[in-house]
Amino acid sequence: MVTPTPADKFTFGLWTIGYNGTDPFGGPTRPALDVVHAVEKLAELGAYGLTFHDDDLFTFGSTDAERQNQIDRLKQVLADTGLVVPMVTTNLFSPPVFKDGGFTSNDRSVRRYALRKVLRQIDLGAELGAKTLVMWGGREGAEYDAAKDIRQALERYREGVNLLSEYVIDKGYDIRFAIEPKPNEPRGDILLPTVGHALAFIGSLEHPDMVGLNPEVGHEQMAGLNFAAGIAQALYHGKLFHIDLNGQRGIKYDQDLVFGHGDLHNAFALVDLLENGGPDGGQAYDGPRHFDYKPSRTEDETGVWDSAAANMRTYLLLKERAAAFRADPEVQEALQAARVAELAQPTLGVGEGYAELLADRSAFEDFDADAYFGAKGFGFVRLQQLATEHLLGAR
Ligand code: 3MF
Ligand code: MG
Ligand code: MG
Ligand code: MG
Repeated sequence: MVTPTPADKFTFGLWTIGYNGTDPFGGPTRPALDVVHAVEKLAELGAYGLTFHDDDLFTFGSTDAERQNQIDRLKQVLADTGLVVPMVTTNLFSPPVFKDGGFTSNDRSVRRYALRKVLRQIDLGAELGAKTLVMWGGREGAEYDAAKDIRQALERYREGVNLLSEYVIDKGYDIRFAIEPKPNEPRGDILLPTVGHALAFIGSLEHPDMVGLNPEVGHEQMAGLNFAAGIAQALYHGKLFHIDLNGQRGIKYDQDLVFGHGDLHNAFALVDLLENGGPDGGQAYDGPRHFDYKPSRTEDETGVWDSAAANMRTYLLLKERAAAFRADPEVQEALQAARVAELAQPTLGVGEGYAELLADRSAFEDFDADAYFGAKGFGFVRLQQLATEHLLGAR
């Protein structure tokens, strides 16, 4: 069961396995990876698909012929291996032109150029059968408060996303947009910093149904937030369009560790939610399980592929552990004792409103709130220990 197959829908960004080790303090520690070799290796490891930024496939500033050549090479290796491209995204953060952002640069001509770059990538995505276009606005932000009018920046962001939505509608493409929140890095502060901010922004759009989220484990954790809880809320609003899985150890720079190599308890809760959190106890999310991690710069090419495999293996191990957790009669009993299912019961009875609630003496006048002192514990710690023991393979 811990051998990945395409049915598991594991996908990788070309920029993840292709990361050459460059960081703010040092240059590459590995040679560049060719896309054909990357797809062949991913197929060998049991992955389902590849995702990419335009500039991952053909370097920024490529001629049309160079661009087409890379697209053709990608198409050929996809055909040879059976891998698919379920998502594409646009690089609006590396080239110097985007130093103050793409959709929200103070420079209007940069904003127009950024929109054109995304439109071009949408066309390519549609051609390759991608269903999702991710928008990570890494440079959409500021370091200095006086430098950016946040309300106008949000208005320009909105204008941009509305335009892209209209384009997809008019072209008849089967594509939806997924916004990827991140609190900071590379900008001091990034617009739409968390899942919650992005959800509120989506509500302001002209085509909110076409726009959802691509939350990343490490990004929410960089803001000190509970990722599994954020995913639960995204699912609740019907906005989990895509997901970036990786590992992060606390509030610091964006680590992009292998999935599970950060907060393992939360990774367990996440896999349990994705796999068992549907209304019928089945899958709550059936899209790609996309890894956005970086093979550490300490690794050679063997380490790159070991780490790629590690992401998938950890996910499958957690899936197995979560299934064992759910199937354990003692866990079921502890869930019962913790009254977890009782939360699904509406607080008001059928046909009840505030008048009936006010008339119900048992709800207040005769209710014994004092009985909760020193008694009626919920047993949540016992439940967490059972989860821990399943996670450790001790049960
Ligand atoms: C940066 C990221 C991005 C996004 C990508 C869109 C370079 O922290 O997470 O990766 O995931 O741009 O998919
Ligand atoms: Mg990231
Ligand atoms: Mg990250
Ligand atoms: Mg990401």
